[in-house]
Amino acid sequence: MPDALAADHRAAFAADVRDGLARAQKAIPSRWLYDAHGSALFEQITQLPEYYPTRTETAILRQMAGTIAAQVGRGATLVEYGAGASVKTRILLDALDGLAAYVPIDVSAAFLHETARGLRTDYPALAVEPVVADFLAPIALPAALHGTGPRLGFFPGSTIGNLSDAEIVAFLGRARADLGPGAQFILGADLKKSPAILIPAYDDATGVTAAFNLNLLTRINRELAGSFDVSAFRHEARWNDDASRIEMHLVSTADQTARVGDGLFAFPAGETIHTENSRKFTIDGDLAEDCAHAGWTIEDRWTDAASLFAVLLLRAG
Ligand code: AVI
Repeated sequence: MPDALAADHRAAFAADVRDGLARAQKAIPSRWLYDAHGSALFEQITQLPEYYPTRTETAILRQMAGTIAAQVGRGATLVEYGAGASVKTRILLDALDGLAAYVPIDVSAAFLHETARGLRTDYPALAVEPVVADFLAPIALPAALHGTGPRLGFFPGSTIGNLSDAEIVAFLGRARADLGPGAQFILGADLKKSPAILIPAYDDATGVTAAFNLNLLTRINRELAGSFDVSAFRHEARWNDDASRIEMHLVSTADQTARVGDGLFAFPAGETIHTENSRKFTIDGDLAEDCAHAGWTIEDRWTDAASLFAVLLLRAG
């Protein structure tokens, strides 16, 4: 990351932590979970037996790739929002007919360029046009998108579940404007289910998710001159039925204080820092509503046999 950008990033992190720890319910936005170590831990989470979303979505995509390709048509431009070139991306790259271009969008320039290099080797005929950007902010998309072929957005992993309704509508609305009328969009969405399945998925037996959550405090200590005693906090995954979401919290296990830069914050025993929401959707409820508000209709949908996860095909009106 260039120095000026890194300084901006750190200032935004510091502001989010300072503001978040001053609230009645302490909270830090989940995007700060993903430093290099956090991203590696998340990769490990996706392989855990308890964490069903990744393997379930991948299986749906594998099974439906031919159908999706037929519904999209020849010569599409595929735009992926967030970290690209996963196994899931390659399923689409292999299935889509005469793909015109692949446009992965990610904040990490190093990651994107490595991804692009790998894809250009494996798909020599494919135009790979990476865009370094935060997909939650307005994005300048490359000229490839102004061609005549179909435009297809891709946002897998139920990352949409980590956003608020307002963020979902803003994100999908911008994607609708960028991709244009008639565009399609493949959206992965995790579905509402029993807490008996959800809680272990977010609090696994080997403690990888706990390490992922606690790493946020280690990151604050390192990047923001924090003084957290990480061993005096524990990970908790809670099901919030009213909001239909799993919440991750860091629970203080003792009466303690911690410094972050110049600020001093108190953490009575039992108090928590709320670090992530992971919404679980009912397709025809809140999700269809958010899509409609952003100018998309649900054209098709596919789920696994146990209805754990859904892949939606949206169409821009
Ligand atoms: C990235 N996101 C979709 C994951 C989720 O399931 O909400 C993040 C995660 N947090 C804990 N485990 C996985």
